[in-house]
Amino acid sequence: ARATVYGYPRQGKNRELKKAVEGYWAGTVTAEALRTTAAGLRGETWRQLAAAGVGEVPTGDFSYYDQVLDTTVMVGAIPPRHRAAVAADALDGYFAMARGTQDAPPLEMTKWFDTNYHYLVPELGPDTVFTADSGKQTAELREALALGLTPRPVLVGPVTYLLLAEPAPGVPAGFDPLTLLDRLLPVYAEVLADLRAAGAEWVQLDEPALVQDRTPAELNAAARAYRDLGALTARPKLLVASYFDRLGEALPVLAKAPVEGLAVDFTGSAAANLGELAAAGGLPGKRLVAGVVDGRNIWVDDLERSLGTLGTLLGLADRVDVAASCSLLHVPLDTAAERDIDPQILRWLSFARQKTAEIVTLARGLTHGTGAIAGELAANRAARSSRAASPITRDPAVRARTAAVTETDAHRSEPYGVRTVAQRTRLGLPLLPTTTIGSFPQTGELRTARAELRAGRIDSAAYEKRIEAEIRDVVDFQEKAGIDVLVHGEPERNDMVQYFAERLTGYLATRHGWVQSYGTRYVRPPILAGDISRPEPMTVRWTAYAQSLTSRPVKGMLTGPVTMLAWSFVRDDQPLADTARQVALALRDEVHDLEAAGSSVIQVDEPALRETLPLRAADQPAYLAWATEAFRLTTAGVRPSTQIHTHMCYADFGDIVQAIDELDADVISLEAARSHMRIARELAAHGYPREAGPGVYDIHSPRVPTTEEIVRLLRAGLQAVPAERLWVNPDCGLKTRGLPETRASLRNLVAAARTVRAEVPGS
Ligand code: THG
Ligand code: ZN
Repeated sequence: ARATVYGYPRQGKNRELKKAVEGYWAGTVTAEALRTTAAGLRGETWRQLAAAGVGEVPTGDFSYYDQVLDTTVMVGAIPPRHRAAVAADALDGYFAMARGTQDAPPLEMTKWFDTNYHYLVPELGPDTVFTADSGKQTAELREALALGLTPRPVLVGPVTYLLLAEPAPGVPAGFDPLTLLDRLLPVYAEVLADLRAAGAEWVQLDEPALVQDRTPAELNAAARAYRDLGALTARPKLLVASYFDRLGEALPVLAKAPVEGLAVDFTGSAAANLGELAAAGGLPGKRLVAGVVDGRNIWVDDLERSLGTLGTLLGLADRVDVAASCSLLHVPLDTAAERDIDPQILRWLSFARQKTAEIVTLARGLTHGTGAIAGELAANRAARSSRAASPITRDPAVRARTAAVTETDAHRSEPYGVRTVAQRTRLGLPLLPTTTIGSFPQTGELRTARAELRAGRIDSAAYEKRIEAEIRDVVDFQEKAGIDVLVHGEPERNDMVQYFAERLTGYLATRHGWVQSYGTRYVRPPILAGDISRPEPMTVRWTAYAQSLTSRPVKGMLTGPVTMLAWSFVRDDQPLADTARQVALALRDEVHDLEAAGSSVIQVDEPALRETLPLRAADQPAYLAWATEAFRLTTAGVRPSTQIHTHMCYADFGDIVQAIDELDADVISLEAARSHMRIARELAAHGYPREAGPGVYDIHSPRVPTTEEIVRLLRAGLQAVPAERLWVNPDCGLKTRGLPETRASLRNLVAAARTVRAEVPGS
């Protein structure tokens, strides 16, 4: 058995790639210097993998921005609006597709399956012509060969590529990109031939889309694709890689395909692949790459358990290799960089570099027997039992409290009909009330102040004075602009998950645990390590300060329990539902403290509710049940006159409207401007009974929307939501925007609300 890896973090130890790419955009780094940095990072990764004992190293998984965009370039599916830029300069054209230009908007971005990574959505239509461009793939292959390594190029597979695509602008929504398969396969054939000619023995084709529920037509397309590619003569051996869930109906399809290897995930909900693979008769004559180490979480593997799984698999294929469940792109690089985490705890954790070592150990154990890895097994057992026995993982008070939760705790004391009357009386808001989502632009001074506080150059009193000054400015602006429900602007927060994680017991934060979110943007997911409790209020001081400055209501602002889980690394030693409940109870205390301090409006954001939806429909109801319960447990204990808001963004919510309804929030704000209020129509079609604020301006662009444009969107909103239940707000928080454009946009938003209010009969 050999150890192998499907893909690796590409940013470098100190996020060198981010700095080089952003420097290139800013004009301070030349294209030549960017290429040199990138090649250096690739070489370092490969050498490290080879030195660790990995047989084949992945190539072509590297990307300046996104591997799906790289595939779009590889198959020549450049949108017409970007063709001139790509023809003029390939690198600038590539970034134009990713980021847009003055006159050509970028490709849309969306979540890669149920991860927090975003890819750029291919735009295809009946007129799409594919042409092969294998340049990037062959160049990286040659780089690795030149270093004396055995490269295995990694490509997004043709079926997944088409299943992730959307109809191009102007193409009817009913267009199915999968109808382009016959046109796409010859292009893949050409790329495979080029890679073979350049010296690739194996090529990996990633097909994670096959772990989702697929129609018979889609499964047929997959069968046809691999029958055709398998039948090629000038080609490398093909390893079709699946990950993120069980293959289900796609398993027999791939098992029968004339390809030489299959990579299968055996972790978490994909563990069912073990039984299903055996039931399908295994993979006689094929290479099985077994994803036994969790590639999406950061806990040390249970090596003995993995060896057991691998042992079972030995009889099911011609050859069994060992891997992580998926690319290591979704975990940070190296635990060794974490100097602030207690070494006793650090040994519970495994980032990309440690996972690589685990995979190599497992491959050695499988080949030479457990005696050959006795030292590693002992250390692994010790780390795991230290974690299991740690007081951090079991707090009796938290356990007693979660066990005592009753059905009543998760339900408001009065139905919405009663609450809305109490809230109207208490808040005295106009029709079509205006508000924002929570954050205001984070000025350079704020980031500097945070850095100075961390470095000890200013004390916390000085830091807090700066935060208060910022809150005064934000409140003052909102009052003058005529906004009805104010926010304090969140100047004290960095990331909306990290801020709370740093204040909850049981959570660990990392210093260097960067994971790519999109392009050059990264997040540092905190780690849910133990039982969760809240030693003291986390936000009340700032919200109460803002409220002391104004007679208008100031919203309390919290991140909801589902999003706290979705954007963290979660515990693997108890059900997610239990962790969610602990986080919900800690947040519930914060909600109650805000209410006691005078907050009449409290918002609990759940932008990640949709993205964590399990990939298989059969698993979705159970998830939605605990997720909505956790939200209600956070919010349901308040008085009827206290108004609960929630906010969602980053996804299409059309398919979870029922779950949104079950949150029982009084008001929901949603991203909607770019889709022209589609979600408002979907809510209306569902008969959504409460208040809603479909966003009326897109905060992802610095453009200031005109009053007229916002008026038009509000009128469209009124077609779906009656005036008594319609709110006026932007799409999302404003923290990534500049101050002048934000102020101008909000003034136009208030003007538009006033115009439309005057049009409502009886107002
Ligand atoms: N927080 C977390 N996850 C998220 C988001 C978030 N996932 C979805 C979405 N929002 C992703 N969006 C972003 C937007 C900006 C940045 C990262 C993800 C970003 N990152 C800084 C960077 O890379 O320079 C670093 C930020 C920091 O210092 O913490 O700008 O909001 N968890
Ligand atoms: Zn948002």
